[in-house]
Amino acid sequence: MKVAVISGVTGQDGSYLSELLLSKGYFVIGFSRRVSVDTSERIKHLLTNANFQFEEGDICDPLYIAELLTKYRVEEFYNLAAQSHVHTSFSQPVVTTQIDYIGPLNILNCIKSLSPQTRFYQASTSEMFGDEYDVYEGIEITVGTENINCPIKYQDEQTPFSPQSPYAIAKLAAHHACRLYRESYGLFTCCGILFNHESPRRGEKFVTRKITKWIGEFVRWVDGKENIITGDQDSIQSLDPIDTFPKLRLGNLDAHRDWGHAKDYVLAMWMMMQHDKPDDYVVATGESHTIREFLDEAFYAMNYEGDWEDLVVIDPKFYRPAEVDYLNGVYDKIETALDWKPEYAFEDLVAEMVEEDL
Ligand code: NAP
Ligand code: F7E
Repeated sequence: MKVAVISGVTGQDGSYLSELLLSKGYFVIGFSRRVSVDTSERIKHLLTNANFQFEEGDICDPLYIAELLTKYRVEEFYNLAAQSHVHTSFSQPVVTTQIDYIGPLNILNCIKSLSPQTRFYQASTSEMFGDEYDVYEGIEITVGTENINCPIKYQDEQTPFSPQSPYAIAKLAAHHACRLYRESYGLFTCCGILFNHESPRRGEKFVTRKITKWIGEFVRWVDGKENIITGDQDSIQSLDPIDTFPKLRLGNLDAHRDWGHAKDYVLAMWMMMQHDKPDDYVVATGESHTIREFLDEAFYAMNYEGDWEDLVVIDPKFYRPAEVDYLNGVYDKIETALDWKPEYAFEDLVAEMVEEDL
């Protein structure tokens, strides 16, 4: 039985990857750091599975990682643990660097010294591209009597990196460390440069889930006229007036994101680890939408007949000191090498998230 370790197992991707590996016959050891409240909601259904072992552990603790690698013959190590919220990384840059760079470096060192046959997956990110993109000639459109070429912006494995947040800088350092350990010590390390991926299990502070969760609570309030207050502390302050439902408070609605489904993306992680050669791959859908377009789609999915702009307040608090304006990934490399492509369409992803939150 193959043994796989997943760090950050209580997160969105950790839960889907655990399900995937268990379905493929692995023994899965999943760990997350100790917290004072129960955060095992996403993996609760797996806790009774005899092939699933949940532990408390921290990727920054060399002793914990060393013990894990000596106690078990670990074939695959998926490092999904992170302080993964980009906005938070501006206010907590040191802790973000500690977890997102020193953490993976610690695991790489332990693998090198104690278990060099262990294959290592690092959760890299499209945030590393920051404000860089390439351009290819897009489609021709006719405006009046004129034919205009609309160039299309994109990122792929050749696009230079230009990180725009402490999160992205830490992730880029870890990305380079993986390459270095692969080239210098012959370790099997691969990095998935994953673009945004979402699901009903997405953390509630990321924009997509923040929107769909708000919709769920709003509909409950409209249906039952329940006097509920959303769990989001930021919205509590927005009661205006006190007896109406708090509006959805958001930041920059004009940024473009390439949103895929987490289920598709954990499959890509596993496929990279099965290949005979370790490599880095962009994982994306090749479709980019603004936050406004996500809102259009989400309010359409809930059958809202009014104008969502009446329900949304723009709050400068949710703007970042630096923004990544445009992400649109080209996934040709992984499609050619590993025959991976996304299965979920954007509209289906949004509909699934809205439906779950309703
Ligand atoms: P997530 O939901 O935030 O999960 C991260 C997990 O890591 C949580 O369970 C967290 O536990 C745990 N963790 C944090 N610090 C830890 C530490 N020091 N030691 C052990 N565990 C720790 O993130 P996700 O969306 O599943 O993403 C998975 C990975 O992919 C992350 O590395 C993220 O940066 C990266 N990524 C995500 C996306 C995306 O769009 N989802 C795109 C590209 C890359 P707590 O709950 O206690 O914090
Ligand atoms: O923001 C804008 C915000 O926090 C998306 C992480 O998984 O993907 C994720 O990072 C966009 C940004 O995700 C709000 O300014 C507007 O332009 O959902 P997000 P992210 O920053 O793209 C990458 C690939 C990762 O690697 C990360 O780990 O939405 N936005 N208003 C808002 N964002 C939030 N969170 N909250 C708002 O109210």
